[in-house]
Order: sequence, then structure tokens, then C-alpha cells
Amino acid sequence: MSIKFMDKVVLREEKGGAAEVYTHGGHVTSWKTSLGKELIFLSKKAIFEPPKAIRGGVPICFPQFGMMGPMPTQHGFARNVNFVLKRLDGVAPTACNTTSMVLRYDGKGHETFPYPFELRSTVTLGDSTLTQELSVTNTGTQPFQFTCALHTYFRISAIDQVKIKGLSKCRYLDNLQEMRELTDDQTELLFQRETDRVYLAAPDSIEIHDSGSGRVFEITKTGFPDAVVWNPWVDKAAKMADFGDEEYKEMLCIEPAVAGSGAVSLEAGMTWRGSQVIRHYQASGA
Ligand code: TA6
Repeated sequence: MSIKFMDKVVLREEKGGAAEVYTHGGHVTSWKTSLGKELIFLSKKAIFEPPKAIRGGVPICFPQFGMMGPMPTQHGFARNVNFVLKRLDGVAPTACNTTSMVLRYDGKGHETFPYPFELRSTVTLGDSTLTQELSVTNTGTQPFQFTCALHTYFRISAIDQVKIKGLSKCRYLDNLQEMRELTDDQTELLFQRETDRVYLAAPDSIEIHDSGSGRVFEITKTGFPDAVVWNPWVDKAAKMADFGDEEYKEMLCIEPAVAGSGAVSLEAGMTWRGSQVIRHYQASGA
């Protein structure tokens, strides 16, 4: 199958759920329930013009998260370039529910990151679950370090209707206070202002409880020590050309990350793996 640039694959599972993954950035842009409800936020103003990263979905931040690395622009370059479709198949004869896309970099083109690598993203759609697995192989001869994140934009009913469970009493770096280290003393994280935090050595299970929809997202991360929580709120939203002024009300980012706890060092020929499994369900009594 020849996949044109900026093309996407559609994944389906037997109960009717669906997901979309673009070859541009290996970018998940949609995950719908079996009833057709959209679970992933994608900005109405998202720009589908390479090399611009798509606003929303699950940008793959690699080989750098934020400014945690040598590159001059935040979040690295994987989300700005085309991946190659390597696999599209499934468990049911009628539905492809898994895809793998690969970015091979020869070490040329980004002088601050001259290290060849192969980045593979595998996305699998299950009954009420979306799994994304990253693998990074050092295909060069020199060791290199990287930070990264699955910068996941969740669609929510309203930002004042959600709370996060699982990060209570955790240490975090506050990006709004020059990465000052603080401790979250809230039992549950609520949102009343711009929030931009890198939780350090965060628990591997984090939940978003949306009382507006009755939906719970249960995020289980593996290999990613940290978790980023971000909502731009009013002022930051107004400054983003590819993001609607009011859209901060309907999204929340929870991002499994290799960030504040320190970069991964990868020896030549070695492979690092990380994944997230997101399960959604209706809270009892909702
Ligand atoms: O993950 C949170 C964050 O680092 C925020 O500081 C904000 O910059 C966000 O990422 C979006 O970054 P982007 O480069 O996609 O506009």
C-alpha cells in the first residue's frame, strides 16, 4: 500500500471503536468509542501543513521533551516529519486494529542532534482501550541521550468538571515558576488556571475523572518515569494561532514522559521502550 504524505490510517475494533493515525509525525488524531464519541481533542484550527505539528491528538515529542535537551526548539522534530507506514493489520478479518510507523533518522539535518536512530510507534485499538508503544533504537556508533513524551490531548466535557487522581503528594517541576520543584498537596488535582507541570517519578497509573460526561480515563504508563499535566488556560490559548480561544475548556494534556527525572542514555545498538495504555469507561452511577 503506498501511503501518500499526510495520509492517515484508520483503525477499527470489533465493537465499533475507531482511531486515526497520520503518517505525519506518526500522529494519533482521533479515538472514538463504539458509539462514535470522540475521546481525543483535536483543535478546530489545527494546521495540516508539514512541517507544522498537528495541534491536538498525540504528538510524539522526540528526541527532546520541552527544552530538556540540546535542540533549540521545544519537543524535538519527530512530530514535524513523515513516518513510514510499516504495519497495518488486525485480529479480525474485517478490521485493522493495529499499525506501526517508523521514523529513521541518519543523524543529518539537525546539528544539535547528530545521532542516527530508528523511532517506531505502534498504535493498537482495543475494546475501550488505546495502546501506544514507542521504541527507540540507537542505529549509530555513539551513545546518545534523549527525553520524550506522548503529548496526549484528552477531550473533556469542561475543564472545571475534571479532576486528576493519582498525583497527590507527588513532586513536580512547575514550568510557570522557572521549573521550581514543588509538591502537590491536593488530594485530587483540579483546574482553575494555566497548569504546566512535570511530575517526577509519577505513579504509573493516573486517572482523569470527568464529572461532566461521567467518563473516566485510566492511563497506565510503562517506561516513562514522569508525567506532564498541561492546560494553557485563557492567555496562553489566545497566543496560539492553531488553537481556538475557548478550546482550553475542552481539553487536558496528560503526557507520559522522560523529562524531569533525567534523560535516557542509549548505547549504540540498544533499544529503549515505553508505552501507554489508555482505557475509558463510564463511572458507576454516571
Ligand atoms: O507539555 C506542555 C508543554 O511543554 C507546554 O509548556 C506547552 O508549550 C505545550 O507543551 C505545547 O507546546 P507546543 O510546542 O506544541 O505548542
